Amino acid sequence: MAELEGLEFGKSDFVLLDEVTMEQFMENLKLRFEKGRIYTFIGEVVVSVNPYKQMDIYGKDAIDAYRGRELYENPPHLYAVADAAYKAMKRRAKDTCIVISGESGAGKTEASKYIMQYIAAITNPSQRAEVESVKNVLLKSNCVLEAFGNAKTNRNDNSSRFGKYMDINFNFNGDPTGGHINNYLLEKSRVIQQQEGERNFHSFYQLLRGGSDELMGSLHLQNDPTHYVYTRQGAAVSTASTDDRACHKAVMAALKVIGFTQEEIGSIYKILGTILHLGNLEFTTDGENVQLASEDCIRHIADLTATEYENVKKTLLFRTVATGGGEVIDKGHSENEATYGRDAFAKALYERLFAWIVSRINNVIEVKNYNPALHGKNTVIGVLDIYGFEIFDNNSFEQFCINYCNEKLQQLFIELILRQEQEEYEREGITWQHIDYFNNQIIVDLVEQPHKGIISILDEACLTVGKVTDTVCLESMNNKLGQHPHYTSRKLCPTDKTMEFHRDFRIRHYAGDVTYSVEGFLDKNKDPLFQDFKRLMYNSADPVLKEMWPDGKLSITEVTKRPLTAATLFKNSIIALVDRLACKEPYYVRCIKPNEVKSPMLFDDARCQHQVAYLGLLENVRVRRAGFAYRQPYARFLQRYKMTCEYTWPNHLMASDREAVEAIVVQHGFEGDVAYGHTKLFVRTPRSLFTLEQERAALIPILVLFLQKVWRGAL
Ligand code: AOV
Ligand code: MG
Repeated sequence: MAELEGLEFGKSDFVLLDEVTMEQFMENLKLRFEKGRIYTFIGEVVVSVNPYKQMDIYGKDAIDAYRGRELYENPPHLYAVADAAYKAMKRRAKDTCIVISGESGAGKTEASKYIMQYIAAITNPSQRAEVESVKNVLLKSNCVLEAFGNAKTNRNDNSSRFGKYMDINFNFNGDPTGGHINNYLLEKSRVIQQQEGERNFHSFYQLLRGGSDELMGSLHLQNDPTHYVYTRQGAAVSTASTDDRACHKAVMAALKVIGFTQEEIGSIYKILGTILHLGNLEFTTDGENVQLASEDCIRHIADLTATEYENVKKTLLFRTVATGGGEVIDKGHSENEATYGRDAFAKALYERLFAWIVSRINNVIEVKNYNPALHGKNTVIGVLDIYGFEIFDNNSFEQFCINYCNEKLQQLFIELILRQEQEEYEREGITWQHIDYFNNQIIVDLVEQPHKGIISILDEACLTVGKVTDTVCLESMNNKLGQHPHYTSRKLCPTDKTMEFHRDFRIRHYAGDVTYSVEGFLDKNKDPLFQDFKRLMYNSADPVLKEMWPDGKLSITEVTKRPLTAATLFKNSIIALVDRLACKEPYYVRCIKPNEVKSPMLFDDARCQHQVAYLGLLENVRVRRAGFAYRQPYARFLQRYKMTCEYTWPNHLMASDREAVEAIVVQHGFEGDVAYGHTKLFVRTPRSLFTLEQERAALIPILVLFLQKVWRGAL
């Protein structure tokens, strides 16, 4: 029980509220935030409010205070959860995972970094070199992945634009032996387009601001993000909170530490350069044939991708098609097709670069030569940090995927928290009372159900031969889903005079209503890329680039299989992720964003209350208490409270710990408030424990005095 702070800081566990009401919950959350207490428990769950300022609570002292301690022995902290997950893994050889959730800007990525740092700090006390090197790579990989996978959005200056799940492997000593990173759907549309106020991925600005003269010269680039179409559209080339130049240095250093070769690092920057040049490529047309407005960019692209100038030019202006008669011809693009092809190529280059960087890091950290017979069971802690729920002015396919993913995680939370409680009561032979939740399975089904769900309808439209537009697809969705309680489309509303112009549908998500503009959905789902680009890259003389495009090996007549759509690929990967998490013992961090203006001072009551409601935190507290607020193994309970009972102090003479615990309970008169499980005592209300705690606290000084007297020989 984390009652080590004074009550002026509020209750450190929401389970201790006098009554579980929204008012009391919010009052406590706000009081703690204003007093600089950003973490609060709900049992083993940590609720975190983004402080939007540096806090002096993560240093070595804090790490030492939490290392190896029980959850209730210290004030709530990320370190307490990290330690609990680590202890469960080490003591009970359990695979555990830490799931960090909350909306965009709530503090998930920062939390995941502190958790990683904590795990790194408490492991490998003997400083074995190979373990240190694994830890180093795990930590440094963050810096690289953030550079290439994060960007400034209107919600967060350092927003994760990909999902990350990292498994850390441990040997029987509890030291990290390796790891594996899974990445989920990078928001690649950002490479070519950014909304007002947003930026492309950090990596571009870091290069353009921090690249040395020599590097920039070799890439034919200028040190100026406003010079490039792909980096200037959001009109926000800088962010207040990041120093691109310093980050460039840090990323370069991290790449080296991880083990990227000089050649590989060179290729990474050449790809970034290629993308920037592609963005500045313009096409003109004389009405029939499309032309390049300027050929300089082509020269640079050919140089940076180690390909032939003529081939680059041809690939951008023509595509190879197989005619019905088996003949292969070059077909010239229209201006639109050329622009489309260029953008699709730029996106694919970046996406493959990112995937390659992740796989390269995985090669370095994967567990090698692990022999369970020799080294004991290999256990895992998984850390999940994914893009949070988001609502923008304009929401597209990417937000649809991101928000679907958050629905899945919310579903998992409901499943596991309920399931775990239920299982524990069953295991211990105790009956319990069911608590009602809003179950968001209905929204998950709306999106993913085979044949009937949105993804299926999208896929069907993508597979239909002929011209199916986004609006036609929307109509099909409206017809099939019009009656669904969580789906609306303004087209269904006959009083809306402007309906002809609307191309959107709305989902009532667990975290709020989001209107999605259907424009571009089909295209992003199909995600086509002219085969010619793949062949061009496969034939590059740069081995790193070539490695990223193995599918370019196929000739035009060999390419037949239709690839899975983007939404289906994403759905499959998220279902696999959920399965992976569900078989581990979960620990949760629930992050809350206190305001929309990134202020360390402001606690926006309405915004916070909304988050508390949709995260289901109140229900979480209720389940925890419904039930029983506290449970402790008999031996541990006895250890802590035996001094409060004459029959148990200093040692009991009863047949079992359980009987001794019963003696304490009876002596204090709260028999009606407890249940006896097979191995644990369950306490229904916190009040009983308060009484015990108070009594214990009162006894300690007397006990100390007594012991001092004993030492001095006075007794
Ligand atoms: P997110 O991961 O939840 O959003 P971040 O972890 O990136 O959010 O946090 C957003 C910003 O809030 C950070 O860049 C910090 O400035 C600040 N912040 C968060 N946590 C802390 C902390 N513990 N101490 C100090 N500042 C903090 V997203 O990736 O957009 O869903 O997709
Ligand atoms: Mg993040």
